[in-house]
Amino acid sequence: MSTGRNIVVLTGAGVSAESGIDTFRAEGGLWENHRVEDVATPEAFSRDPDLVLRFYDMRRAAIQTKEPNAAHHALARLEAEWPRRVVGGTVTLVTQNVDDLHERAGSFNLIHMHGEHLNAWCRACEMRSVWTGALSHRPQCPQCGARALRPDILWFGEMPYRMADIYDAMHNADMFVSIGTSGAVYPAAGLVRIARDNGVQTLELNLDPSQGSDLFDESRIGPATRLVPGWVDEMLAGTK
Ligand code: BV8
Repeated sequence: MSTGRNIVVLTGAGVSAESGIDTFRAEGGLWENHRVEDVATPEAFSRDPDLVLRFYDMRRAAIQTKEPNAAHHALARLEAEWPRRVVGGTVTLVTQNVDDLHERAGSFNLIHMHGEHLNAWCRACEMRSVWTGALSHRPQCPQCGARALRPDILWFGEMPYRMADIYDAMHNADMFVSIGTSGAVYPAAGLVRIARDNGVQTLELNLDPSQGSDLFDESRIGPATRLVPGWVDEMLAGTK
């Protein structure tokens, strides 16, 4: 039976894994071939911008060949259906992912806290522009013309986007669901503690137990394309 009116969902790389997008910390994952310190910090970018730009060029191109999977579509269905079934009900999707599969599946109330592959960020004028091509050849910023574009992706030590909105959603939440994340990176991994402190129902849907599994009221183990549609059906059935 659905208990909450406001649901906050946090997703990580595991929700896109079955779409063929590598996760970070699994066998053969993104970090296996690159040390985090070499590609996902401002210092790495200053030290070797070509390496970092090529790393993100490769991933930006790869995601454009992938499609949303049943988990992405189920979350979009929940966002559309929930307010029709539960007066005043909301679904807020906070993602650590930088791909655009949630959008392409139809999710709208979406916060990309770690940025987006398909945006470029100009270090000269600060403008962020939609960007689907490469950055390693140093193209000009569409606004100011400077050859100062970087991936619009949060590196370690950088402030995640829209934290005020995220904390606001968490403080109004009646249910918090974490999907496809190892719970290795903060502040995302700390959101479950906010939910617990507020006495909010918490659920984890993950292929393996995460670093924070013990913090959840319930933790279901399995692939997102099976667990997420099943959970959404359960939530909507509970609103009849
Ligand atoms: C911040 C770049 C301050 C983007 C990423 C010292 C100095 C500075 C900061 C720190 C420090 N010590 C600690 C910190 C904080 C730091 C941090 O957490 N470090 C960790 C390593 C300890 N965090 C930061 O620096 C953040 N900024 O703290 O600013 C602040 C603090 C509070 C409030 C405001 C400001 C910045 C974090 C952003 C870092 N950027 N990457 C990129 O290249 O994409 S992090 C990287 O890990 C990705 O962004 C990713 O989103 C994130 C989390 O990874 P997951 O998504 O969980 O992926 P992972 O592979 O780990 O796990 C996949 C999971 O899926 C697994 O559990 C697996 O079982 C499951 N799975 C797999 N297949 C499936 C599945 N589940 C279901 N179905 C399947 N089929």
